[in-house]
Amino acid sequence: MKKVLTIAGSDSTGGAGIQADLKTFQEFGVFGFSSLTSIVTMDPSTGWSHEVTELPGELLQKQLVSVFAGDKLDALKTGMMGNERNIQIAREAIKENQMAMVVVDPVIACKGTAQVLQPKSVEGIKRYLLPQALITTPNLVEAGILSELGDLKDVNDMKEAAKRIYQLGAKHVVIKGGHRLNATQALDLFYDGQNFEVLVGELFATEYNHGAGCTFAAAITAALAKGYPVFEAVQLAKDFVAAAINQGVHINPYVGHVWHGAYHQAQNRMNPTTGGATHD
Ligand code: PXL
Repeated sequence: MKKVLTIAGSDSTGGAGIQADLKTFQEFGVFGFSSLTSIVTMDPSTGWSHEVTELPGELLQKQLVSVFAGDKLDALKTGMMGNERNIQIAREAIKENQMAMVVVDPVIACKGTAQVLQPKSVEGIKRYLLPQALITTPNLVEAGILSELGDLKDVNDMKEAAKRIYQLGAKHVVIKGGHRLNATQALDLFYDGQNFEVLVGELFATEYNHGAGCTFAAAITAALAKGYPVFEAVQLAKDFVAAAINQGVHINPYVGHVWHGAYHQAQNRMNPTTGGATHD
């Protein structure tokens, strides 16, 4: 059994954060571990404003000791980190445990809002996490911030940003154009330090994208653990997220959640009418 860790924040509504990661890991058939850095709560009385409660570094440290006490893990991803101390603690765990399959989702700007959630994390991500990353998965806004290029308007801007982010130490970069890019298709840009690949997908006319970024990075992490090469892992993750967006679920009136089980139609599992459990 492949073993995969997420070091990230909690999204109590189940769309993003560790909830997205663990659900995605399960869909990929890998064993999921988690170490929480922060807890995000959303307030319906203010139109769904986000509040991030950071967890103390000692608590992250203790979780990581628990996680790494056993067999070697195959891959890990980082998501929302809360603060620079947590970033440094995560980096130490990555180095001490000689983790090579590291996916850094540089959570700075939350999907669906222009609201920058984690400005304090920017320098720490650049200094401590990107040099450890086998691949990093910024969205358009995050890529603009990390590369210091600001607004990225087209694929050429994304290429320049990818080069700069690569120079910060990540061995591969995939920038998610998503709904923010002014394009008729869902364009992502992949860069391995030598060549660019533009991944083209269908752009769904839907608001159901809460959790898409976390799910994408989690899917890459699980696919790497399973043995897919980096580019193939990204392609598979893109298909997995496309299904999750296309079959989003209505959870509340504020944001549309992706459905992490869409790729395998997980909602049909264990139905009493079809016999429930299928194992013997
Ligand atoms: O999608 C960014 C994100 C990451 N992690 C957590 C979140 C969010 C957005 O809400 O809550 C925990």
